[in-house]
Amino acid sequence: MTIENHSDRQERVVTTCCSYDCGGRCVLRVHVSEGRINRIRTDNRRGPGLKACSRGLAQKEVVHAPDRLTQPLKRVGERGSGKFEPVSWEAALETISRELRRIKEQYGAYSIFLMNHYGCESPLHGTLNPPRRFFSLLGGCTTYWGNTSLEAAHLASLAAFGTTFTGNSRDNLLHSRLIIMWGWNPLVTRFGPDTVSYLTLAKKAGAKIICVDPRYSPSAKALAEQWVAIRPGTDTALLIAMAYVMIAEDLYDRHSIETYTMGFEKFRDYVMGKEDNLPKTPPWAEDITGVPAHITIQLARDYATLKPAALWGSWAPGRTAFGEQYHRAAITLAAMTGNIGIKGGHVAGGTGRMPLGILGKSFPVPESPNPIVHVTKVYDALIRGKSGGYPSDVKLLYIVGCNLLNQFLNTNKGVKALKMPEFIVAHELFLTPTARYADIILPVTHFFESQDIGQPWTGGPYFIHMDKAVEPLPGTRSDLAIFTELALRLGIPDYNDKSDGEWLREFVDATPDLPEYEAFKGKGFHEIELDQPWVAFREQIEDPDHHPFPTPSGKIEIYSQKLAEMNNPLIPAIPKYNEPWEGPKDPLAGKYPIQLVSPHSKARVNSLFYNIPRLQSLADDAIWLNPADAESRGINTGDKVRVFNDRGQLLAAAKVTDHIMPGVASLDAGAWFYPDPQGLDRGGCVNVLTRDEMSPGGAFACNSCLVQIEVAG
Ligand SMILES: Nc1nc2c(c(=O)[nH]1)N[C@H]1C(S)=C(S)[C@@H](COP(=O)(O)OP(=O)(O)OC[C@H]3O[C@@H](n4cnc5c(=O)[nH]c(N)nc54)[C@H](O)[C@@H]3O)O[C@H]1N2
Ligand SMILES: Nc1nc2c(c(=O)[nH]1)N[C@H]1C(S)=C(S)[C@@H](COP(=O)(O)OP(=O)(O)OC[C@H]3O[C@@H](n4cnc5c(=O)[nH]c(N)nc54)[C@H](O)[C@@H]3O)O[C@H]1N2
Ligand SMILES: [Mo]
Repeated sequence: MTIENHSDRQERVVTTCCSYDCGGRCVLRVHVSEGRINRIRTDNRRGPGLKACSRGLAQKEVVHAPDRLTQPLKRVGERGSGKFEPVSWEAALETISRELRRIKEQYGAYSIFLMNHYGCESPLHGTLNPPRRFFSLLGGCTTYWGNTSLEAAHLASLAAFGTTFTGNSRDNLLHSRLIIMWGWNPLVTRFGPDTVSYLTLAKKAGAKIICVDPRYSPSAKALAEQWVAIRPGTDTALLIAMAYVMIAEDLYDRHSIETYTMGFEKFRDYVMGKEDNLPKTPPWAEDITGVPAHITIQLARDYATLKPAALWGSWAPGRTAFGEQYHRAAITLAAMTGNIGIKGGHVAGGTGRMPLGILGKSFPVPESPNPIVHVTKVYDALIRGKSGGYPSDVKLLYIVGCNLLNQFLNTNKGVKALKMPEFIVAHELFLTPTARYADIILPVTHFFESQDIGQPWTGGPYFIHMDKAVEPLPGTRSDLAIFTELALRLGIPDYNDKSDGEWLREFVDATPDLPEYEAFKGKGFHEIELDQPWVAFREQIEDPDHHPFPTPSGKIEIYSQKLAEMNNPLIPAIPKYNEPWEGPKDPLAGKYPIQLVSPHSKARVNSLFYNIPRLQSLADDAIWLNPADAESRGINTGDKVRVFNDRGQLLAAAKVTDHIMPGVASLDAGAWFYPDPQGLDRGGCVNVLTRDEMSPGGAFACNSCLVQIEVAG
């Protein structure tokens, strides 16, 4: 912390970072005087660095937002009506303790469902470990499994490599001759504060950049020299046809395949049609993907010959009906082109996580054999309970850092589901569409209001110390403080036996990459010195005799023994293309012919900031559609359109643009759900349209969604 004298008042400059579920994790220099934020600056060093985006720099508007919740609220109208009255903290905590005790005694611990999510990811005051520790110590609860972001990549990384640490540091891009941004839009989604800087430098240095996406995304526009438009959910077919070209033209790296992989022959037999008499040729893929055969051939040749090449397969194409196959196929191509474990390469289809910038210890969560429900099935579980095959009948729903009604699939089903439990608690900053269904809402602090540690999102190589910038807004408490208080009331004495400073010191002491706590705090952030770019699997590739991959075979498993043992034809042991439901060939396309994708918004973090005018003014909440689709429907830019299917309907403004391919529409996720009495969502929450279904491997399949669009009557 430094003190600067500004004319008549003293201004402090506090270093912290955002702690939301954002692809960045960037240095914020918060200028504060008299308990208020004056302005926010960021890392001002030259070069890539840890620079924040417009969302981070607008946190003053969030902290001081007039609609911040500052009193516990008790519901007085129907669930969803938004009618609440303020109650004291004492009364609110007393009611919650009483209900927790009553429901646990009456129906058992598993009738409590904990729905805590990524609202705030700091280790101490965040929304992940503190609630989990509380419910573990209370005797367990039902909770969820499945990562909304990257479950498919997770499965693929484990199957192929035996680990989810598959990421490279961004400076690798400076060594890439070819970069394929596959369903990746880092100009918006960030994936680290320095990623776009490195992409820009790579482009200047002459790297060829190609974008594979149904949209000509902002990143494609700014960075790519070629846009390959692909139908959502069909990426696996394109990747497999690229493999066909590499095999047919003998372009693949035999040394890489023979030395480091296992099961290539089986994959080759499938690709070439030996297995099923169907060669997976570029024309075969064209029919599925919409990508012209000659482009597939060119892509395959580019990827096989321009080495090193980084095929960066992001997660959105994995959030589809058979998303894990896309990641598995991309990894296979990375192995076929010899781009794994080398500087400037990339594993193509993994999680992208790095083991740098991860604390050695976090707020501890004792083991608890909790029953779990997949994240796409939470509503179904609330509605159907045990009779629907779920582990429990949920009587109490406890929500922390999650706008589930808005962000989970099939919002209208969510409306029914949130009427089911006897009691709902939500910890929130704002009165979100989900919080409107709670019986008690507890107002929480913003991460500027406590001290914590920022761990970079997909992992480093750095850490940020989050100093407290301002005191908690009167009336608010941190999630940790709330659970500490509830634990005392419920007779759990050792829930939190340390001060914040003691916990943070313990986390830092357990982290060899960090200096001593006071030094770290004094510096504000700590970058891990790397003498060369961090490359996942460098050792395995450079010295395979002494460094096997952590898989059963010690090799990159193109054929996965573990997946074979699952004996599920929908999760085959080699990557295969399956016709996606709610894809272009689903019979449902007769009725709902448009494939809808829902990317993340540049103005929000998921649904956060929809209520912050400065940020909302930067949002693009129009639905993109191609001129061909617009013309046949009589739609012009600016028209209000109704987007609908059997699950729901919403209103949005149309944007007619050739930045999206025919047959596909795009509406950013995260606008808030505001249904009118007829059930038409005037807020434009895309999840009123999405299907609450997962891929066989557990992916959150939001990008497999068919709709129809018409001018609003
Ligand atoms: N500004 C901002 N940044 C964020 C977030 C945010 O809300 N706002 N959220 C963060 C979070 S939680 C996550 S998980 C990540 C998400 O990161 P991603 O999953 O990479 O992001 P998306 O924006 O969903 O999609 C990226 C691109 O994929 C394209 N796409 C969609 N479906 C398909 C498909 O089937 N095939 C292909 N080839 N492309 C497809 C979209 O058009 C879009 O341009 O972003 C993080 N970063
Ligand atoms: N259609 C579609 N749906 C999607 C996606 C998509 O691409 N398309 N993406 C999916 C993805 S990748 C994700 S990660 C999920 C995100 O799903 P959620 O995690 O539910 O999304 P958020 O909107 O970030 O909601 C977090 C909530 O936490 C609150 N919050 C912030 N800080 C704190 C805090 O310190 N304490 C507490 N108690 N609350 C806090 C915020 O106000 C916000 O309401 O959405 C998924 N939904
Ligand atoms: Mo996410």
